[in-house]
Amino acid sequence: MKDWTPTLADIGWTGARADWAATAEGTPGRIARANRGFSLVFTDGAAVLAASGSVRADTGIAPATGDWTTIVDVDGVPTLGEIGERTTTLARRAPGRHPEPQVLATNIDDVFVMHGLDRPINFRRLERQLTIAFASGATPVVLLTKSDEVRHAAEAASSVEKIAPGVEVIPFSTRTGENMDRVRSHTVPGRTVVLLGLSGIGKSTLVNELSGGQVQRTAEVRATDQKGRHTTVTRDLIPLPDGGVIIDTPGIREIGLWQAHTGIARTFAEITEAVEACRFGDCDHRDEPGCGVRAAVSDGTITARRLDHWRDLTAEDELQDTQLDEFARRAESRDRAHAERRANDERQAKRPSGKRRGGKGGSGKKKRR
Ligand SMILES: Nc1nc2c(ncn2[C@@H]2O[C@H](COP(=O)(O)OP(=O)(O)OP(=O)(O)O)[C@@H](O)[C@H]2O)c(=O)[nH]1
Ligand SMILES: [Mg+2]
Ligand SMILES: [Zn+2]
Repeated sequence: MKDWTPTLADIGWTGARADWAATAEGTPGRIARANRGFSLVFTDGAAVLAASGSVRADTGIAPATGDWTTIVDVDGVPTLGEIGERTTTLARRAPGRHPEPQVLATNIDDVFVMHGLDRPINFRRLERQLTIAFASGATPVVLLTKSDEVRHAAEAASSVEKIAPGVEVIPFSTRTGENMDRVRSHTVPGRTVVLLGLSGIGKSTLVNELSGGQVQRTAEVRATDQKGRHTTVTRDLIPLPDGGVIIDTPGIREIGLWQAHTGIARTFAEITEAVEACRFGDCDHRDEPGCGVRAAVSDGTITARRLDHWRDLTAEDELQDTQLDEFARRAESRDRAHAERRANDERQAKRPSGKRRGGKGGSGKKKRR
């Protein structure tokens, strides 16, 4: 892979991290690739494979790419110690029935939301990506790749700007170098960027371009339908030679929301603002009098398409809250039942038993169930 080993300064070390590391036990480092068994960690001038299992077991937190950590020696095996507090967390809902997060990257400053200009822009996908990007706490930047392949790059960029007010949109090409300076302005020392987007749009190609070498494998898209081949299969943190850190990810198609309430509010800022003007706090913006949202739709501030999508994402978010409440309630009643059973057993054990004197054996000896 690389022919140099980064120092802490190369992987985003800050004063706050130094303060944390001073109080934590072990050697500080940053997780470059998280695995169930062993994770790859960059420490000051070394790359270490550290056992990851016990952190998960002890804290319930699965280590993720981008985490700051310490490495401690357990019976001669380098092992993840503490996971440092995460400043930002990019997560989606893990595929499957149970509502739980899958963390894609942590401690990131920018999320590069990437779309290929070689195919029509899917605005719904873009809004969903922006939602989890905003929810992460980091700053989203939209990157439109392969601008060399089309003539309408500038037009495409302004159509995206319309639905992403306040978000920087950069059409660029690694082939011609167009706007690469704008992309590079984000990958500067002390900052971490994560790449998000479908397979085949050029994420790893950008990593290679910024690294000045071949650090990630790339592959042609299928000629028939422009689909990518899922070339990248792991989430990798890569220190760049000019400073700055980039996290490459596998292309993902399905992005379930995870606790993305603030992300929805920011992605659909014009709707969030209009809701403030509704006369009723529980307005559902259908036929209530004094509805700020419908007023904004009629004067053209909100498009019907955006409103529909906002409703869908809000419903998904609310359903998840309900599911989480339900899970918490069930866990709580399980805990309560368990505690009651124990208290009962203890009372039984303490009760002075008349029967025992009668020689028949007391309830205190009864087998616990
Ligand atoms: N024309 C053109 N092609 C590009 C550009 N950037 C990347 N490509 C091509 O797009 C294809 C896919 O690139 P990758 O970098 O492997 O895509 P990826 O997003 O990493 O894909 P996964 O790892 O599968 O998620 C390759 O054939 C690249 O050469 C560009 O700026 N212009
Ligand atoms: Mg890739
Ligand atoms: Zn309303």
